[in-house]
Amino acid sequence: MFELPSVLDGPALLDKAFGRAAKATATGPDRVARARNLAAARVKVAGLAIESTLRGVVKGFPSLGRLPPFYRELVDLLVDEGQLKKHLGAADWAADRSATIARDYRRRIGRAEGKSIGELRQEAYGRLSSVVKQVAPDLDALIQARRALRKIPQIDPDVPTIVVAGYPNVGKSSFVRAVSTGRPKIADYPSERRRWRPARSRP
Ligand SMILES: Nc1nc2c(ncn2[C@@H]2O[C@H](COP(=O)(O)OP(=O)(O)OP(=O)(O)O)[C@@H](O)[C@H]2O)c(=O)[nH]1
Ligand SMILES: [Mg+2]
Repeated sequence: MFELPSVLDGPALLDKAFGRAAKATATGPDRVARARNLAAARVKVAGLAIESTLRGVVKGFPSLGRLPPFYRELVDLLVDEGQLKKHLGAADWAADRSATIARDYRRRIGRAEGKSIGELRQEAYGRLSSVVKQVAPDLDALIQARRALRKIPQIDPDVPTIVVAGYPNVGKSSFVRAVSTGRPKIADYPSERRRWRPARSRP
């Protein structure tokens, strides 16, 4: 039912960000300027990758308050709305922090000389990593929530719905075949798809 964007976990997000940053290039009038520009470009790319990825995650989740009541109740069975909000809030916070850290360090790198350029770049990477690590449990929870929400069937709540329920092998599938275009499998033995009976109690 829900088309949710895939969510990267903490380590995967850092791999993506630093992987992109490693490919950054820079030019400059002299060696120091080039080193500065390269360090600043890497910090910018890494920060932006983390920020935009996390913003995409937050945007991609449905706003539960606006769902039709039917879905709202269904979603409520699968994910705790308060918890979901907390995890999305954490992702949003991490996006803000990453943007601030990247901005801050680019400014500092712009004034740096010699080996402090590389040190500042490393420090920025360290801070970005620590922000992502802090929200890694939230990202894991969002991955779980996404998995649960994707399983929700697509139902138009405005269309009348008939439920055919009954004991195993009583003719439910036969009935549905007779009165609709649905083609469920009819078997002269109880359907194998029932999972609720523990295997142990089978004769
Ligand atoms: N005698 C008789 N047999 C029927 C009738 N309806 C269905 N059957 C037979 O009962 C068996 C089970 O029919 P299904 O439609 O597969 O039953 P079901 O309720 O869907 O079964 P599960 O999906 O396994 O729970 C099949 O062999 C059908 O041919 C009926 O009205 N009379
Ligand atoms: Mg059946």
